[in-house]
Amino acid sequence: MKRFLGALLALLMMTGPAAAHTTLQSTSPASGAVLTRSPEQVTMTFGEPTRLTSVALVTASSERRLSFTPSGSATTFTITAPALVAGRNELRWRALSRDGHPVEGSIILVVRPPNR
Ligand SMILES: [Cu+2]
Repeated sequence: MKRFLGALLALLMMTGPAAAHTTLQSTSPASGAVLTRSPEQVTMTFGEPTRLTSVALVTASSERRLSFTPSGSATTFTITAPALVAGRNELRWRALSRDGHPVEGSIILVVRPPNR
């Protein structure tokens, strides 16, 4: 009985909210940043090794896929020359946690060119 309860507890710990999958810990520039021009790169850092599967740049007028490195499992990914547009840019990302769970989120970056 004790062994059964132990197994049950282990199962609950595996499937319950305690088995949190990875989260995006930080990005550079940080989500919510207001920039004067498109950054040379955007980096994304996860809490544990993660497989980033897609990043789409969604703006008021368009949507396109962005490439990133590395292509395999890592904690930090780099998007080089994302070519953000003036206004609101949403980087919609999808990834696979080490535990196999899909995770997703958005990074919002605003580009506001200085007045001339
Ligand atoms: Cu998970």
